[in-house]
Amino acid sequence: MAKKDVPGIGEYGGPAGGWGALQAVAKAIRGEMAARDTTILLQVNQPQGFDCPGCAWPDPREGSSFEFCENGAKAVSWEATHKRVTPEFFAQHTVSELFRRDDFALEWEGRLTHPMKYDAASDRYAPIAWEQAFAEIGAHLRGLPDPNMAEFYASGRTSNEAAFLYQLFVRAFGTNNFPDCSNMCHEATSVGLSESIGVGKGTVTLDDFDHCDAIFSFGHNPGTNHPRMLATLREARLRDVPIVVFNPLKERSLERFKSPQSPVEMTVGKAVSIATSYYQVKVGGDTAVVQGMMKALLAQGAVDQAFIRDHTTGFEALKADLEAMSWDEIERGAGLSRADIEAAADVYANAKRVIICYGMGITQHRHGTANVQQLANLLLLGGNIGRAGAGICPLRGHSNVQGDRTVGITEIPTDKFLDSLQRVFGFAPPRGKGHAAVEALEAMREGRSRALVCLGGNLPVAMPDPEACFDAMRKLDLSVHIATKLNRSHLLVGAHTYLLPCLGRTELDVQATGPQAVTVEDSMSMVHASRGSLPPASPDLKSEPAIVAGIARATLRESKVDWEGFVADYGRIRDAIEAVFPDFKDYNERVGRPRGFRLDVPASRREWCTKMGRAQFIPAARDERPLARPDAQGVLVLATVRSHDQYNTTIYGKNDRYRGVTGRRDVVFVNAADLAERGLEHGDLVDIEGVAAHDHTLSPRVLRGFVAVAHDIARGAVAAYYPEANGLISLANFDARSGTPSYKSVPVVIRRAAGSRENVNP
Ligand SMILES: Nc1nc2c(c(=O)[nH]1)N[C@H]1C(S)=C(S)[C@@H](COP(=O)(O)OP(=O)(O)OC[C@H]3O[C@@H](n4cnc5c(=O)[nH]c(N)nc54)[C@H](O)[C@@H]3O)O[C@H]1N2
Ligand SMILES: Nc1nc2c(c(=O)[nH]1)N[C@H]1C(S)=C(S)[C@@H](COP(=O)(O)OP(=O)(O)OC[C@H]3O[C@@H](n4cnc5c(=O)[nH]c(N)nc54)[C@H](O)[C@@H]3O)O[C@H]1N2
Ligand SMILES: [Mo]
Repeated sequence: MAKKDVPGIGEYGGPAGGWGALQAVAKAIRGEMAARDTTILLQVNQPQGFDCPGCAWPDPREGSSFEFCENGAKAVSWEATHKRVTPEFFAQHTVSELFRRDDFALEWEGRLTHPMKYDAASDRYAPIAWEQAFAEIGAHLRGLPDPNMAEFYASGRTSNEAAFLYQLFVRAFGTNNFPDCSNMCHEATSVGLSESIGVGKGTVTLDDFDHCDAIFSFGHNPGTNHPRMLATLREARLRDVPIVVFNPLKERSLERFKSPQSPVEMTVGKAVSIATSYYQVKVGGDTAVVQGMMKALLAQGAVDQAFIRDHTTGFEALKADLEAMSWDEIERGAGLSRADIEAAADVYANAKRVIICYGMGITQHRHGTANVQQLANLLLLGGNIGRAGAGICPLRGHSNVQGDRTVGITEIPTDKFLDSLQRVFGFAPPRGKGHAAVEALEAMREGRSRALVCLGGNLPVAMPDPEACFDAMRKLDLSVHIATKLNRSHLLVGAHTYLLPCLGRTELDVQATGPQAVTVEDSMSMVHASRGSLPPASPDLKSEPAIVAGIARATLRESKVDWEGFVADYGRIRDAIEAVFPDFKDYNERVGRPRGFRLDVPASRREWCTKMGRAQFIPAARDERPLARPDAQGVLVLATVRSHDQYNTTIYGKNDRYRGVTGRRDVVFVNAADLAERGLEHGDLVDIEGVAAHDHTLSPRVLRGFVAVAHDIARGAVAAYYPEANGLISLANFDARSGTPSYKSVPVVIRRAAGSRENVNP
């Protein structure tokens, strides 16, 4: 049956990549970078250039002179834009008026140029001198009755140098309250893999992809979020490596890809098919899938006995647990048939070296940690960790989110690290557990925390339940935002609010000893330098390390740390990082090499830093098995996802090319059979109502007037864009083990929009 016409909704017939990708690059540059030096795009991810602020996929090993992708180009041109948000702009608009705009409209105005302070009388931001801002912020922080009443957020674009100074300042100030974007992202990986294999990071390098003979992909959308990964998957397919995909949505980039870097493919060649099997698992069904695969492997005896004996613990318990599970239970939990799950297990059994890649489709669930640990179990069964061509590959989010963690942005620091910090800097850091993101927002809501400093990001907009988070922001005595562009967080003003504009990755950073480089760590633990080259967006910008040091100086008046010396020469910050973390041995020397160096990942060489000194099989607890929901009330499970034209809360445009959406974001993707069951049709206007997670009683969360789009998505699953759909998510809906919000398992009901006509195109 032909679908009816709905404005802005169509089908995308082509492969991922191809000419569409090149056209989008050209458009991004034209729109944002008029009269600016566009040759900077040639410096992206090059040894003497800067790290792409897009994703954390590693740089290529040897010289490609063209190492950016469509979405990297959008990220770069968005930062390198010619547009400016000046003090005159703020004089013309009240904060209340600006708050009514969406994040797209706000960031579109361009780069912040001058430090600003909120003035309640005029409801406007007004300019303030840097030193004055630092002094006032320092006085407010010193005035708090307890340092634990302040929260220090970090988003993952921050360099190692800025992040290290930030944690040094905050710990010297006296708290471990470090909510960060990891808490919303790969926390389930940090917690889950640490228990399973003794390190909360991936174990593979790019070289492993050259040697693997099967790849399993769970819950990530590389065509949009890690486009350079498609080059790696394509190479694997050209070697005939099977790629088995589990994803409730058919994502085009996982089906087929045309490499914009291959002249033949672009002109006469065919696209390369990516998935050799594509299983539309139900949302939240991955634990069941992997349990089924493991059950099948055990039945076949297809496990690596020697590895299990020499390297692991917990095998018998896992085996007993899987034997006790029925296939009926597994099929219902996964939304897939036993035959499909066994076929996937056969691909695993027939491969000598297996890599598993995964993203937010695994971590952002009520049982995100259990999901991650089932993937680790599956790899351990076949001895697929710690040898060439095999391992686990979490796709990190922000370009330096992994590095920020490595250099100390964490609310649960180890004693070893704190001892080391104490030895190097001679103060006693706080030992108590600090707040992660959900806890920080709760503390702010309840008035237990009175101050918030944000090193980048858009915290209350990225979190679930915007109403609760916005309210928490407005109650603060002090909020400080270090940012490149204006977003709604900055407009949720408290009693004293400061907006401090900083340099971005693309810009030249000159300090007292000359131009500086910063360093970042990618998804594969490679650390390398990044040097911007564009003139700063305004002469009044400061670098992130300089701003952090400025606040630190003004807050900690007795501090013996040479903050100014650190800012004058970032090499000294790296020396301090090396002194605190021995893994950074010869940091300055090694990071000077063209592609940097790899940090040690003990599990990659089969050293297991777990309590038992062995890798651990960890079965999912009974209540961590998402059994089929009783569907009596017609409850569907909503996954919130990114469109092709966005970077988290930064919206570049309203198209989602590969999913066929143009010019709008008010859509919900639904399986046609689920629509029909509700008496709905493609194109109908619907209301989406959140359902409380436990008892399925209706809560007041509702999104009105979204367009229902019949889409190739698993039965029982629906998808909508983040952050628009965040209002449907309760702050109480998170993974108890890691605190990660369940952005991808939101129970909802969908019904015809109240008072709507039949559809948007009557
Ligand atoms: N251009 C661009 N690049 C980005 C970002 C961006 O916003 N834009 N964000 C960055 C950040 S911070 C991050 S964390 C990463 C995010 O990168 P991804 O992890 O790719 O992020 P999502 O768009 O959230 O999509 C996750 C995928 O999971 C699938 N999924 C949903 N629920 C389930 C499930 O239950 N099981 C399975 N198997 N799959 C499921 C969805 O269909 C979707 O394909 O990308 C980073 N890179
Ligand atoms: N519903 C739902 N919610 C989600 C997710 C989801 O999948 N679904 N994903 C979650 C995930 S994985 C993440 S990581 C979070 C993201 O949460 P955040 O990291 O807090 O959010 P971003 O949107 O990446 O932050 C964008 C802002 O960062 C600032 N910025 C950009 N570049 C720089 C820079 O170089 N320096 C500084 N100081 N500031 C800069 C700009 O002001 C910009 O407005 O969102 C989470 N929220
Ligand atoms: Mo993320």
